[in-house]
Amino acid sequence: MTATRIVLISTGGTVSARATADGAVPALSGHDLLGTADGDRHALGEVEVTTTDLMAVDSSAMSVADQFAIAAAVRDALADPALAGVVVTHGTDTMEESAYLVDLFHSDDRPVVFTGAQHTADSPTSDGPRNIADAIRAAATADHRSRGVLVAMGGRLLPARGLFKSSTTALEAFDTVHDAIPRVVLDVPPPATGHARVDAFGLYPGVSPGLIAAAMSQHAAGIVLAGTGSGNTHPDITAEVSAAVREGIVVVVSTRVPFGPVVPTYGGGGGGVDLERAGAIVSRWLRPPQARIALLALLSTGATTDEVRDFFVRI
Ligand code: DAS
Repeated sequence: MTATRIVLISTGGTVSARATADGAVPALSGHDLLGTADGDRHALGEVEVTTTDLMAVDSSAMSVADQFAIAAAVRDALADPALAGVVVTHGTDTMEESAYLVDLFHSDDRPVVFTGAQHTADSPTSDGPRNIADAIRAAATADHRSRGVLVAMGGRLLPARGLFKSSTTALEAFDTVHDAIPRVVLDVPPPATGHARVDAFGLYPGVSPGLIAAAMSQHAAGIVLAGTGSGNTHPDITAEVSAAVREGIVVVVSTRVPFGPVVPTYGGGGGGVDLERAGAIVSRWLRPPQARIALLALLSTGATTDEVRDFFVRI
């Protein structure tokens, strides 16, 4: 029987780190990571894994170019029609962003499964080996075709769309804001350069309206707001949103609240409906990290404001 072939792309993170590393000891390579998962792979049957080391960084230190490079590396691997799927090992701090970025450019129906760990590779309670084995199993299984990018952590297999890190320490590190977010794929390859700048920040009583002007001074083409409640803010921010939209900046409003839809409501001049009237686009389900990734991918591939609005209406 021909072995099922997958590729494992390693990008760093706790899963490949050693707590004892004093900086002199490099992170584990993808090949070494695979070796740690051998004990858990016994039930995987005939799965042939080829590894490639893309980068070895803490995922909070990644650049936007790093994240697009991961999307490009996944597409390059899937150029081999005989491949069954791809696993990406990645830090958990920004896995929700990188996995969703890859999902937005994943125009293939084969499984792409991200995984990581909450404990380091040399920890006696390392969770990486089991997560890697689960990810390999999912990537090698036809059942998970056409589901888009998935994340395997702590015994769960969740869609990247709508995912957010919900625990700093639990092995089940992720949760899903909504399990029926439609999968929308951009029909262009991920650009290697010329990425738009998209900034995001949270709103709260007393927030400085100058934050929007500051993002514009950094040449942000897009701004994502983590509103309060169902997507609300202070009237002074609403006024700044109007000014930014008039300057051609695309503003998307999400919420800091972990669950529930973002629905424009009447507020004291700062309600969601006021932000919409000011020209902000409502991200009904995606929370700020993933709303920002969507806006980043759209603006980096030349989407107009109307096309951005259409995207957020669809999801
Ligand atoms: N090391 C951090 C990161 O790379 C945390 C982790 O991997 O869990 O995101």
